[in-house]
Amino acid sequence: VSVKYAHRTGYHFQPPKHWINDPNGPMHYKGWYHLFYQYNPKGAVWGNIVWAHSVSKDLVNWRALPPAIYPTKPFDINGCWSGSATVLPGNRPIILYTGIDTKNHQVQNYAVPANASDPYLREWTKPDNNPIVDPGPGVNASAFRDPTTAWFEDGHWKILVGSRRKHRGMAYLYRSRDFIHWTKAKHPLHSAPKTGMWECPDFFPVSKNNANGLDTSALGQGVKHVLKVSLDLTRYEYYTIGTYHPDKDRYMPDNTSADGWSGLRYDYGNFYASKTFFDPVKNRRLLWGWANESDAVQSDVQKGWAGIQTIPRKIWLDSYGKQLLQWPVEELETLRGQNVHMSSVKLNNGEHVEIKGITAAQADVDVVFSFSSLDGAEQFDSSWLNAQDLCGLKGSGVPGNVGPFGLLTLASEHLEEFTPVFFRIFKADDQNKHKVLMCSDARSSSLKSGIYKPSFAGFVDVDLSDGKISLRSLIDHSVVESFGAGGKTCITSRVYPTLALLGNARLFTFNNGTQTITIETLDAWSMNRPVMNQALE
Ligand code: DQQ
Repeated sequence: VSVKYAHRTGYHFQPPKHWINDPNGPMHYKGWYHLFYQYNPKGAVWGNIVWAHSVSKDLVNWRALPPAIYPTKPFDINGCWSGSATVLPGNRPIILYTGIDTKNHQVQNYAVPANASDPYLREWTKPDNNPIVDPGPGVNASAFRDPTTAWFEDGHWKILVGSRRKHRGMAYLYRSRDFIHWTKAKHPLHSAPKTGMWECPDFFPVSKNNANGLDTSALGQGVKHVLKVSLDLTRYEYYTIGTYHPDKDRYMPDNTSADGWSGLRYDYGNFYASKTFFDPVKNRRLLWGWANESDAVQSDVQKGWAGIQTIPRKIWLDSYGKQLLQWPVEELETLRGQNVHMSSVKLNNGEHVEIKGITAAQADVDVVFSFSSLDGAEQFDSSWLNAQDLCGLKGSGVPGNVGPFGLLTLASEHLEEFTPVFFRIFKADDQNKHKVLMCSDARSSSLKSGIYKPSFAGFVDVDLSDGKISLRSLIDHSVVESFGAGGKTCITSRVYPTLALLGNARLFTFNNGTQTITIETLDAWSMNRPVMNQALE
């Protein structure tokens, strides 16, 4: 099989060909989940952007529909960029999106179903009173985009539009009584210096008490808020947890939650322009994100496709209230096939153990590791501020004490190629404190040169008093999506093996620390292929 096909994903969403980017307007309507996404119908590079459309009953099997929103009018003739759906009372969906108009200005438009009795929402109408929000005086018309899902408060619908004022990132707030006439609030909901353009803002409530999701308009005592922005300067996303003051229409991040570059991230790898929505079927909030290629643009063109959507994740507030937790939707487990189970297996220093009997190039693996003591752990140097740099310094082959231990994914037989996903545990200055590093290191992922192979990493804020830490990885040909410590730290890597392809790919666990690690339990499954691009009719 040519590499053109070998790197296509088996169960991560992608269309048959061409370029995709941001997920748009996710929602549930009349029994179907709707996924729209930025799509170039003419090629494998960004351009000619329309809203492609697929529907699913279970977030796993998808049916393809024709594009839902595409340039036809003066207010979107140069592109239909990202946006969100809101389901108005009476089960009436409405989409807000950014149109690139005849002057190449970014304006916000609305679209409504042409036929509300069609559960597939195939056709959308873009009324002639668009645009409904234009940049107005003092706003940079080429940095004004990506309207959020609206929330309702005190007789008004409210939305955010991402922007910047010089180098200051901005989330402009707009209010409307009828969803058509919008007025800009005097102050943005939030802004932060030196963060540049805020793309794809997302603003939503989370419950302080449980893992259930909340409708975007939920407010009150048991609720915190999350503001996420996508920073185009680094192509990373950051979120804060804080308090929304509806009376003032201002948002204040908590003091445990920093704005900007040193802040929290949904994913410490290749994950961008994400968006959440409330799923009323299972009372949860779900997160969709885009994982771009890391291959050379020329290879994308040769392959004829570029970009995938990550597996939708349930997202909720951790019980300490300082960060979010994420976990692949439970429906994904319906794809699990052949299983390998292990328990109480010791991994001595320098050992690697192969997990045999599954399709290692298309797999789901969930493992709990334990260690007996952290006494001998390496000392953490407080100058190590950046996890990715630290992973670059201390890769999977650099010996340690408690770790590095974890998985070698998409590995070739003799380990010419492998993408290690692993932990390394350090002792920190504070006697009882430890610092946990999680890495997904693409440097050894491919023998091919000229591709982006970063040593992605994040710290894991986890209590190690039970002597255990878990790791789940979703492996799918050219993507490894990993969830550390039950979803505290997530990392997505895009990789392009030349040997570890299809049936030649292998999966190992490993330990390169002097302390013996125990695999308490390990389950690995071959993953079946869902229906993905069949036309609905
Ligand atoms: N992608 C869209 C924009 C958005 C960017 C254009 C983020 O609306 O800001 O395709 O990836």
